This record gives sequence, C-alpha cells and structure tokens, in this order.
Amino acid sequence: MKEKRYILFTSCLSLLCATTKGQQYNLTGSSEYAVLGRNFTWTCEMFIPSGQTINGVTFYRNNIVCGTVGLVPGCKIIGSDPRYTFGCKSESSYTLTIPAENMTESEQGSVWRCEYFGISIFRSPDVNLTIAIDVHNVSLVPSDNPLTLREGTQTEVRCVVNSNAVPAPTITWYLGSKEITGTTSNNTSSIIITGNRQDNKRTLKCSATNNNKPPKNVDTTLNVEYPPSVIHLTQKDIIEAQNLFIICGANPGNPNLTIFVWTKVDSGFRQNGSTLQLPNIQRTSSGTYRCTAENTYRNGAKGTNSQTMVVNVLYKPVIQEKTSTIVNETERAELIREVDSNPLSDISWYDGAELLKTQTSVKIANLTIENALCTDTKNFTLSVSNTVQRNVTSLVELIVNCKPKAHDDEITVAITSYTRRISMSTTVIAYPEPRYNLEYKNGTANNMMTVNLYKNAINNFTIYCEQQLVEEMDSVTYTLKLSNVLGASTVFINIRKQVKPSSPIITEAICEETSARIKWESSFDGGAVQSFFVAAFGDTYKSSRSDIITDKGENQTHQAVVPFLQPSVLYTFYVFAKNSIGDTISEKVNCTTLKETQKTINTRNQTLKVAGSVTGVLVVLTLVIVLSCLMHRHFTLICNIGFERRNKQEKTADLVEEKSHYTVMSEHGEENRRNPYDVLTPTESTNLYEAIQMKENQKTDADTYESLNKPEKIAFCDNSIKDSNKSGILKKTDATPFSNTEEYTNTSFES
Ligand SMILES: *[C@@H]1O[C@H](CO)[C@@H](O)[C@H](O)[C@H]1NC(C)=O
Ligand SMILES: *[C@@H]1O[C@H](CO)[C@@H](O)[C@H](O)[C@H]1NC(C)=O
Ligand SMILES: *[C@@H]1O[C@H](CO)[C@@H](O)[C@H](O)[C@H]1NC(C)=O
Ligand SMILES: *[C@@H]1O[C@H](CO)[C@@H](O)[C@H](O)[C@H]1NC(C)=O
Ligand SMILES: *[C@@H]1O[C@H](CO)[C@@H](O)[C@H](O)[C@H]1NC(C)=O
Ligand SMILES: *[C@@H]1O[C@H](CO)[C@@H](O)[C@H](O)[C@H]1NC(C)=O
Ligand SMILES: *[C@@H]1O[C@H](CO)[C@@H](O)[C@H](O)[C@H]1NC(C)=O
Ligand SMILES: *[C@@H]1O[C@H](CO)[C@@H](O)[C@H](O)[C@H]1NC(C)=O
Ligand SMILES: *[C@@H]1O[C@H](CO)[C@@H](O)[C@H](O)[C@H]1NC(C)=O
Ligand SMILES: *[C@@H]1O[C@H](CO)[C@@H](O)[C@H](O)[C@H]1NC(C)=O
Ligand SMILES: *[C@@H]1O[C@H](CO)[C@@H](O)[C@H](O)[C@H]1NC(C)=O
Ligand SMILES: CC(=O)N[C@H]1CO[C@H](CO)[C@@H](O)[C@@H]1O
Repeated sequence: MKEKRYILFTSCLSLLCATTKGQQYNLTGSSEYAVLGRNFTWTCEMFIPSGQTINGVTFYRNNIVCGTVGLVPGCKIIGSDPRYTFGCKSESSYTLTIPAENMTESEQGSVWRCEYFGISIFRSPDVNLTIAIDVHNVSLVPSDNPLTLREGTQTEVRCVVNSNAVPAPTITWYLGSKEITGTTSNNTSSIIITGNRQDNKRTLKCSATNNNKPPKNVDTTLNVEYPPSVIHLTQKDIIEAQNLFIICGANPGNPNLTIFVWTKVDSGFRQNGSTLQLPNIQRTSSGTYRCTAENTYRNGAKGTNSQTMVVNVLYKPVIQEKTSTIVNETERAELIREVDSNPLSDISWYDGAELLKTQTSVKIANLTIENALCTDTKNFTLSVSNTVQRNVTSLVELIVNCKPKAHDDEITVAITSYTRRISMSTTVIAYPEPRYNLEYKNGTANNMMTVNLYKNAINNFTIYCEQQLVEEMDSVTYTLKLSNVLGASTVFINIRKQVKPSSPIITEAICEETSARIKWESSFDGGAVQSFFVAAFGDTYKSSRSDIITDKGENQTHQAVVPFLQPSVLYTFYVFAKNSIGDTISEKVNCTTLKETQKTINTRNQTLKVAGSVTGVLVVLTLVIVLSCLMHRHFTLICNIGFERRNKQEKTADLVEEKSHYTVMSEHGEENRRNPYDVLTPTESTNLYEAIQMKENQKTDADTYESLNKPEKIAFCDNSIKDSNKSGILKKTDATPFSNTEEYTNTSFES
C-alpha cells in the first residue's frame, strides 16, 4: 500500500511537470508484488514528444540505464543489461521483463523508471519493485514454555515474525480459544498478560499470516502462580483448662505444596503445622490467632494467605478482695468490687437473705447506700454467676463510723443504806471503739466506779459500771462521757438514795351507809414506786380497807372506796403508803357512816355482819400469833413475809417485763429492824394488824398486786424481799435474821 501511495505521489509530481513540459509516462508492473523465481514485467506507456520522430524509451534501475528499446521500425534494443529482456508491444508501449531465474532478492526495493530516448524531461515517475515474502518464522519473546507469571502481575509477551515478510503479516493472539488483541508493528505484535489464576494452564497462541497463506502459529502454556486460600475460621469459645485443637484447612495454590503456620496477633506466639494445639488453655491465651498458608514460587518468593480466628477463653468469676469500706455516718457509701470473669457476670447483692440489687453482665459490682447509718455496718454478700460457674460469693464489709450512742441517756440506780454494791450496764453503738470517762458533775475524774467496755460486735459495746459502797452514800449523779473521732455523748448515772414514802395527805372523806370514799394526795415516793390503800378502823372487829392503788410520782390525787362498813359507826381512816423500803401512814381522819335505811336492811346485810364477826375472830387469832412473834423478836421476819409477799411478785414482774439493762446489787440489809410497828401508830397497832390480816384474806388483792405498775429505770435490790425469789437466800435470812454479812449478796446480772 505504501508503495502504491508513493507511486501516486510521484505521479502527481510528474503531472506537475507534465503540465509544464508535456504528458506523463506511466510505468506499470505486471503485478503488485514481484515473486521470487517468477518473471516480472514492467510496461512503459509513452508518447512521442512534439517535434520528435523516434519511437523509443530507456529503462532505468536505481538511476542506472538498463537498456533502450524502440521501433525504428522494427523492434530495436540498444545497450541492454543481459539480466533482463526487452520488448515492443506497440508504438507507445514497451516492456522490460525480469526473467524468473534473475528474479532474486537483490531486486527487492529496486527503483525503476522509463524516459524518452534522449530527452529526460519526458519520463515516468519512479516506481519501486517490491517482492512478496511469506511469513515463515514466528516466535514468542520470552520463549519460555510454560510461561510462568505471578497472579496479579503484568507480563509483556511479543510475537516476532521473520522481519522480511512482505506485505506486513496479520498477527492474531488467542488465550485458550478466545481471541485477544495486541498491538502490532514492524512484523512484531506484543501483548500484556495479567496473571489470573483462571488462566493457569491455558494456552497463549500467536498466529501470523500474509499473502493469503495459511497462518503460522506459535504457542506457550501459562503457569500462573498464586497462593493457597485458607478456609474460613470461626470464633472458638472454650472453658479454661480444656484442650483446644483447631485444624487449619486451605485450598492449594500454585505450586500446590502448602505449609501452615499459626501465629497470634500482637504476640510472639508461633506454631508450625496446620493444627493449632493449646492443651490446658489459660485465659492469657485468649486473643486473635492467624493461620497462614504458604507456598513457594519458582523465583523463591512466598505466596501467602491467612485467616484469623478469635479464641475466647471463658473462666469463672473471681471477686476482687478489698479491705472494708469505712464511711462516716450520713455519708454516701459506695461498695465497689471488680469481678474478673469471662463472660461478664450477673451480680446479686444480699443483706443476709434479702436481695438488695442485681446487675447484669457487668465487670464492676457496686452498691450505693446514700445515707449510711450505724446499722449499715455489716457484711453484705456478693453473689456472682456466669456461664462457667454460678454463685461465687464474697463478703463485702461496710463499716460506718458513728459517734457513740448509748442505749440509755440516763440510768437511775436506787440504793438504800444497805446497798453495798451497785452495778449497771448499757449498750453503746459506736465506731471506732469509744473512749470513756467517768466524771463527777463538777468535771473531776471519778475513780469510785470501775468502768469496763466489752465488745459485742464490731460497733456494739456493752459498758459495765460497778461500785463497792464502803459507806452510806447520798444521791449523786455521775457523767459517763463516751467519745470517738466522730463525736461524743454523755450518759448520766443517777444514784438515788431510796427511802420510804412520805406521808400521804387525806383531803376528803365521805362516809356512805356501808362504804366510805377517801381522797388523798400522794407525797414523795422515796425514790421508787409506791402503793396505797385506805384502812378503816371502827369498833372492835369492825375494820375494812380499800383496794391497792399504785402511784408513780408525787402530788397526785387519788381516791379509794372502803367497802364493807357498817352503818352508823364512827370509823377512823388512815391512808397507808408503801414502797420497797418501807411504809408510812397519813394523819387519821374520822367519819361516821350513815344510818341504815329501811330499804337496805335485808338478809344480805345480815350475812355481811356475820362475815364481819368471823373476820374479827380471825384477826384476834392472828394478833396472838403476831404477839408471839414479837416475843421471839422474829415477828418482823414473819410479818414481813406476810406483808411483802406480793412485793416479791412485783419484782419478778419487773425483772421479766422491763428487761432492764442494769441491775443493782444489794446487800441484805438489816430489814429485820424495820419494824412495821415502828411506822404504825403504836396506839392503833391492833387495828393496823387487823387491816393487814384482812388483806391476806382477800385473795383478789393479791391479784391486784401482781398487776402493779412497774418502776421505770429504777432497780430495787436492796432488801431480802427481792432476794426471796432466790431459793436459799430466804432461808439464810431466817437463820441469821440480824446478820449484816456479805453472804446474801446477789451478783446476778439481768438484761
Ligand atoms: C522506493 O525506493 C526508494 C529507494 O530505495 C526509497 O527511498 C523509497 O522509500 C521507496 N518507496 C517506497 C514507497 O517504498
Ligand atoms: C513469463 O512467465 C509466464 C508464465 O509464468 C509465461 O507465460 C510468459 O511467457 C513468460 N514471459 C517471458 C517473457 O518469458
Ligand atoms: C499515463 O496515465 C495517465 C493516467 O492514467 C493517462 O492520463 C496518460 O494518458 C497516460 N500516458 C500515456 C503516455 O499513456
Ligand atoms: C520498525 O523497524 C525499523 C527499522 O528496523 C525501525 O526504525 C522502527 O522504529 C521500527 N518500528 C517500530 C514501531 O518498532
Ligand atoms: C501437586 O502438583 C503435582 C505436580 O505439580 C501433582 O503431581 C500433585 O498431584 C499435586 N498435588 C495435589 C494435591 O494437587
Ligand atoms: C469523717 O469524720 C471525721 C471527723 O469529722 C473527719 O475527720 C473525716 O475526714 C471524715 N471522713 C470522711 C471520709 O469524710
Ligand atoms: C454503679 O452502678 C450504677 C448502676 O447501677 C452505675 O450507673 C454507676 O456508674 C456505677 N458506678 C461505678 C463507680 O461503677
Ligand atoms: C464480716 O465478716 C468477717 C469475717 O467473717 C468478720 O471478721 C467481720 O467482723 C464481719 N464484719 C461485720 C461488720 O460484721
Ligand atoms: C445460687 O444461689 C441461688 C440463690 O441463693 C440459688 O437459688 C441457686 O440454686 C444457687 N445455684 C447454685 C448452682 O448453687
Ligand atoms: C468534785 O466532786 C467530787 C465529789 O463530789 C469531790 O470529791 C471533788 O473534790 C470535787 N472536785 C472539785 C475540783 O471540786
Ligand atoms: C448490741 O449487742 C447487744 C448484745 O449482743 C444486742 O442485744 C443489741 O441488740 C445490739 N444492738 C444493736 C443496735 O445491734
Ligand atoms: C534467461 C536470461 O536471460 N538469463 C540471463 C540472466 O542474466 C545473465 C547475466 O547475469 C544472463 O547471462 C542470462 O542470459
């Protein structure tokens, strides 16, 4: 084609010349391409320039004359090259033939023209002689077979054809059966192949052809190298101390020889082989493992592929040990414990059996008490569970600093002149342990009393105070000061000397027909609870008394009805007041009962009279016994037993029901000297005894005694009456009624 275009181009140049100098000669080959070993003929078409007569042309090869031929007439050839033959076709058409035997490669590219004989202005354009040469040699560069290339890399492959092939050959590439396009020039085509594992073992073929000849082919097999592919791995959950074996699988790459290695991300762990072996796995082995499969390429490089796998080692909860939490009272207490477990734990907080709080899937167990109280000082139970182990427990101790708080702000101890020892106790809540100081009211230290602190619980103490009384002492108040870093508090210890009640004062006496109503005012009770009754003394054998009334204080107005009186009798009334120390009597008041009305005289009254007479007889009998007691100087004991029996019951009730925190030790006093007769008006003694005996006869009164009010924060323990509920003590009193020894000391604590 190029040659053709060149001919056209030169023809055009000649045409330009021809427009000035005349018409254009034409030189035409017998075929487009010459063929080696075959004849080829040039034909020169000419005309005779005007003014000329000779018919003839000269052929030139590479600007060298080959020969001249003309009709003059007859076809004449002059000075011709023996390699060629010449001919005359017509007056204007002459030929030059290259015979088959002289058509060699030396003619390739030779340039030809014809000119008018003698005048070179008239000529043909230059025409090149081209010999067609077939494709006979095709090769690939690089020539490796198989051709190895790496996946993902690009390689240029060239297909080279014998360089003299004319015309330019057509080169086609095939990968497998599919045609692919390359770029072709200078009888060479190149193609860029990208390594692709699907193309491994496929054939790359180059096919080249020209001159309508069957194509010449060259091919090679592709060897695409690629790494193995590791098969997907999933997370492994395993309980600590178990054995973990995981096999790593891989699809082989090219080359197919695969080696495996296990490593752990961010650590130096490395294990060769496809099986990961972690016997007796520990929590520290948790993490991300990587299985890498590897092959080796021909050039020694490694092809690798890997997959990661999370190993999650599960383990039971461990609760962090911590010292106790200490907060000040009213502050916010925050109990925090770290719980180490995998998976995270569910947490329950207990106070004893009471569930306080639950937390789900947490690392930190916390419990907040907004306003801590002394009573929050305790061990809370933390119970922690996860899938590995349930109910892992720990005690969490909270200690609340509290200023000392005594159960009793004030303790009153009653003593009598017979008391030889006093002791008392109270509980104190405090943390830290309180210091204590016993002082007199004036602020100086008190060494009379010994004070001991006993620890019941971490913040619960009992304070015991005890004092031996070497001599009688008066009422006094000690202050027991308790303190710790949080503050101080004071307990007042009142030691009250107890005496018998003061005389009550009768304020009103109203006599009815068979009863009288007496009003009186109580006086100082002597330091303990006092009880009263009204006794009425009439003629001999005619006495009676009221129910018993108990008083807690002073200056209270009471009234009582004295029943079973006889009409129209002058009675003398007394109000008796009594406490554990002794009894007193009021001034006497006289009053006469009303006359018997008609209506009330009936058989019932008659019966009463008879009853009254019988009572009178009994009173006389008793009087005889009492007098004999007097003779033996034991009467007080016996009479006291009679009189005080209900006091014993009263004290029993005290001890059981009040549950006092303190008790008073007392010594058996000389109560036998306390003669009830002393307090009774001597002149009236007979009648008084009657009254006493009457009380004995009325069983309902005993019940009344049992229900007497209890004294508050006052303990009696200074006489034999109290002690008489202890078997044995009473007997000793019996045997040595006048003794004043320590033998009768009751040292029991009651709380
Ligand atoms: C013809 O031959 C000449 C001289 O060898 C050369 O320069 C020219 O390029 C050729 N023309 C063609 C079209 O091949
Ligand atoms: C050229 O060869 C052809 C056949 O190939 C033949 O017919 C012809 O006569 C030959 N011409 C000359 C001049 O030899
Ligand atoms: C040469 O060829 C051109 C174009 O084909 C033609 O016009 C011209 O007449 C020819 N010259 C001769 C001498 O035949
Ligand atoms: C073709 O070959 C010639 C000479 O051999 C060279 O000059 C030319 O650059 C080549 N062309 C290409 C595209 O390679
Ligand atoms: C690995 O390749 C070799 C040859 O390259 C072959 O003989 C062998 O069977 C292959 N092995 C597997 C497992 O594909
Ligand atoms: C608790 O109270 C004491 C005394 O007031 C104080 O010194 C201490 O700092 C307090 N402690 C806390 C934790 O608040
Ligand atoms: C304590 O637990 C509560 C939830 O119960 C949470 O909001 C708080 O942040 C926790 N405090 C601490 C210190 O962990
Ligand atoms: C908590 O328990 C421990 C051990 O059993 C014990 O020593 C401690 O006194 C207890 N604390 C409280 C506040 O009960
Ligand atoms: C864990 O404790 C809870 C409550 O104390 C109880 O109901 C449960 O049975 C316990 N579980 C085990 C496994 O001990
Ligand atoms: C304080 O009172 C006690 C008992 O009443 C007494 O023994 C002591 O001397 C008094 N001290 C002062 C400094 O008055
Ligand atoms: C303190 O301890 C005593 C004796 O153990 C007990 O009776 C009392 O209830 C305790 N007080 C408190 C507030 O726990
Ligand atoms: C057939 C023919 O003409 N052959 C010629 C080829 O060229 C040589 C000279 O190089 C001649 O001698 C032959 O006659």
